[in-house]
Amino acid sequence: MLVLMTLLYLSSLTAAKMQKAVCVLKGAGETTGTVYFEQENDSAPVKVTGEIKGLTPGDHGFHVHAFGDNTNGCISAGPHFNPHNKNHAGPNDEERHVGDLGNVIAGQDNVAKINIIDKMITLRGPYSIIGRTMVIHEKADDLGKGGNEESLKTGNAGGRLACGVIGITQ
Ligand SMILES: [Cu+2]
Ligand SMILES: [Zn+2]
Repeated sequence: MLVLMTLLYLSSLTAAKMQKAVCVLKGAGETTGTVYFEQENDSAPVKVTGEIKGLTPGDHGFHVHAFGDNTNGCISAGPHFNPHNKNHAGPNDEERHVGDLGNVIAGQDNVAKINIIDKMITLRGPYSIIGRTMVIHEKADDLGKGGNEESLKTGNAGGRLACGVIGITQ
């Protein structure tokens, strides 16, 4: 009985390891945003929520880039986070960059509300996105379907409007 109770207690401890992160996006222009990340346990998908303001209405590419380096602005964040050496694609494709979160959609009020559940990004372990950079782009991400070489690297999403390093929060 004691053994069983100990096991139940230990499993509840591992199950309750909620991990949270936050990212404040800023750039050279008026685009700003705050993005929150939550992961219930080691194998759970990551819930991404938040809001980005100052966008033209429509789709804007939204990715995790490799480096948490903003020394020369958003360009220092490097390419899309791609630890498994895949082509660029959309969030629902099996083969994609880990950082490929697709597009967020801004309304006529120039605000994009973010509500994404993603199974590939993680807030834990060697492929964690913590310490890397979230970037919001000028244009729509074609999700690797653009029919040119750039589409398989960046989705032709254009310039980097704003970005921020993803950090641990409570
Ligand atoms: Cu990007
Ligand atoms: Zn990509």
